[in-house]
Amino acid sequence: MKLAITVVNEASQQAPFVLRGDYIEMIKDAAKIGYDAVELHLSDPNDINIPEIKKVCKELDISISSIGTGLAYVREGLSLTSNDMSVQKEAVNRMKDFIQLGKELECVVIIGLIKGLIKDNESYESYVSSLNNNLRECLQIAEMSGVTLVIEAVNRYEGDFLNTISECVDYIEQFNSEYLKVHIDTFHMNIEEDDIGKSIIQAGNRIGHVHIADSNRQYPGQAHYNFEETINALKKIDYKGALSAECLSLPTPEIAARETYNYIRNFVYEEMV
Ligand code: LER
Ligand code: MN
Repeated sequence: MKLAITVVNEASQQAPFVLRGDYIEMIKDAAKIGYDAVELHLSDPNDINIPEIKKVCKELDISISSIGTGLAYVREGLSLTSNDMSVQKEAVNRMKDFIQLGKELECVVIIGLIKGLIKDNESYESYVSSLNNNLRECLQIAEMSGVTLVIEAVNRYEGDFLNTISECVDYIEQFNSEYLKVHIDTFHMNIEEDDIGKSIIQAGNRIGHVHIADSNRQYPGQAHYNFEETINALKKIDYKGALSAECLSLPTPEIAARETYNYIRNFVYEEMV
């Protein structure tokens, strides 16, 4: 398991991203704390200098674990299920660009907010049909590129499709692809799962990515989420991906990043020597 931290160029205080600012400088800060990897949040792959990112990652022995795509939805309104077909097309094209970036940076690409909401669609049926068709198109490119797409189970207050891990597992099954996996997030699991450890074990090797935040979405250790149970379940299923800190940057990005690392490393790295 790798420990990763979210990085964004700019976002509101309410957005659950930790390090904020110039991507290269934030990767350096993450490496200094001891992180194994960084999760990049961006709305357009053109926002970053890929060769420079690769160079600094190599120099500092840190990797990119994942690319968060939700900013394309938040900043530009791109949705894979928009009622406007031209917006859907644009969202698919953007996902293809993200997949190309995932190939270059050898990391997973997240499908979270960019899947849109049923409530913004004409009907449940047209929502699911658009999502299925567009996901299939993205998945074809992902498979050819050797990039894994991960679809996030998001709590009911933020998303109205795929709230639980088992709903995500059932949904991805129909695509029958090694390159489509389930993405779990401790903040959402705390709201939606009956038994978190059991749900993780049932999902097993279909889990492809993990976000961590405490139950109040502050950095781990600030509230009552049971990280030991989650991390032990992930060890049981032999999860080899990243635990990426996607939490509020309170009280400051630096403190949230450092304290997440100090708290979580005890669960992740114990018994590993
Ligand atoms: C995105 O990864 C997420 O977890 C959502 O709650 C959006 O903030
Ligand atoms: Mn998340």
